[in-house]
Amino acid sequence: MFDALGSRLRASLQRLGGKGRISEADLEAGLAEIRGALLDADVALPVTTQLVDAMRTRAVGDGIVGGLGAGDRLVSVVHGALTEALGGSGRELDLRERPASILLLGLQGAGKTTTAAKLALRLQREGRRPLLVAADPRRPAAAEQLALLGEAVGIPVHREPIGTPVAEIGRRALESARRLGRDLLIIDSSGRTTLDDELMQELRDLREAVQPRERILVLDAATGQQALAVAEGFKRAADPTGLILAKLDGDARGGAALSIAGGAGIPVLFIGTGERPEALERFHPDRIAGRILEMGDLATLAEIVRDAGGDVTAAPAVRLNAKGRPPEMSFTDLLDQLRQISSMGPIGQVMKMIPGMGGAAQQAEEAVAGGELKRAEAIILSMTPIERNEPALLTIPRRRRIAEGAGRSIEEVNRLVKRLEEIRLLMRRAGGMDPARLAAGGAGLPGKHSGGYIRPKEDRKAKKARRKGGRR
Ligand SMILES: Nc1nc2c(ncn2[C@@H]2O[C@H](COP(=O)(O)OP(=O)(O)OP(=O)(O)O)[C@@H](O)[C@H]2O)c(=O)[nH]1
Ligand SMILES: [Mg+2]
Repeated sequence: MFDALGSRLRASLQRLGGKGRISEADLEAGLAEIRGALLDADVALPVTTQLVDAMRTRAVGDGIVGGLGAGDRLVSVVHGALTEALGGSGRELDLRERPASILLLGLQGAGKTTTAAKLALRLQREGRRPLLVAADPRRPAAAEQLALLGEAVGIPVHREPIGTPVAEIGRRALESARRLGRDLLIIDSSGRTTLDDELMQELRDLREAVQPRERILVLDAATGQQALAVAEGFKRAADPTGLILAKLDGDARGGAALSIAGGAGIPVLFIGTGERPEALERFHPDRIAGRILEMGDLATLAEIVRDAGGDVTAAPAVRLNAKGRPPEMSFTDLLDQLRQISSMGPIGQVMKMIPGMGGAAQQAEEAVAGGELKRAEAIILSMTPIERNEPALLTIPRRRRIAEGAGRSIEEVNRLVKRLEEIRLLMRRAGGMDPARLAAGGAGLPGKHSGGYIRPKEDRKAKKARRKGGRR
């Protein structure tokens, strides 16, 4: 979730943060980019406008315009605005009554029934004794589904015959909770494709009968631009106290969280991240804002933004040897080697004559025949010259760009980068070896430490360089 939004926000921040001094025009250009990224992530228009305005106000208040080295302050401006829009400090469920009750509401298929079971399991683990309540007066299958889920998580389910009015279901469920010594009702209401009058009335009746302190809207995270409208509709019908965003594990862009929390003021309490009853996570606005910005912590992102100097092709100085190449094997070398291999013709014949080279020859031949070398070449050609010399720079957004440029998948780019890293390691260990063989034959060639496969083990420096360059 939020992947695309995150990488675009980060790119904008890097561009902005890299300016020596940020002019008003720079700030506006950056905000326009952020606005585009938010809209593309399905954040509702009014919320986007509001968020961008909030960022502008914070940035101006922070003296970022005309200021120097604003990288880290920019990050905190965007992080702060996102956190606030997502609901500030977050909120606990109010379940002080015994029995307390939670009413789940939402459109058809949003994930209410699944979420009811997830919540029940979670709260039971926190020491409560929940009773699940099937409150769909028309669909027998609805109660059946809840009964099965309840059984799976070991929590009792209250159900009434079809046709029982919801108010009646609510009252009887309360009675049975008291009788069974259950201190929490979790009510699964019926879903409808639209919020029609009948559903509105049902929700009102349930509220009146049970007086649930928590009325939680369950929304499919993939709901795009309509998310805010859906939330506003339910606000009129049942005044939701919180939101659970289900199915955030799918390809949802996550904008619904920002739309609803920021636009309708309904805080996101949990997110559903799978079909299993355990797949429910607490929602912490600040952490999610951090996740959107793809950073482990604020300080790190600020560092990355500063380091980037705003230039996407900027690279830490690469030490070059006498040939004007980096001291270690680069993609430029690999490209040369691949081209040599490709032009060698039936190299297998030659290589087979060299003792111990039979296996590598076969692998090289297969690589040529399978078009692997051509594909690798295309990927390397999509890299900038700086990237070819310094694989540590290949961050996820860069790899994505390279993959697109070469018409290959990002996994293939990842494999090639890994291959180069392995070759580098082997060369370091073997004290120099013909990279052509390694490039063709993979990392399996024994070097000085003969006797089988050498497991590439990164040294600390290489690891640090990679993590710095490839942080997501
Ligand atoms: N991947 C994934 N699937 C989910 C999640 N939550 C629910 N689902 C699936 O979404 C589908 C619909 O979920 P339900 O819980 O039946 O939805 P509902 O709101 O009760 O539907 P109605 O009662 O018909 O209105 C089911 O197939 C669930 O397994 C989630 O967080 N992740
Ligand atoms: Mg249901």
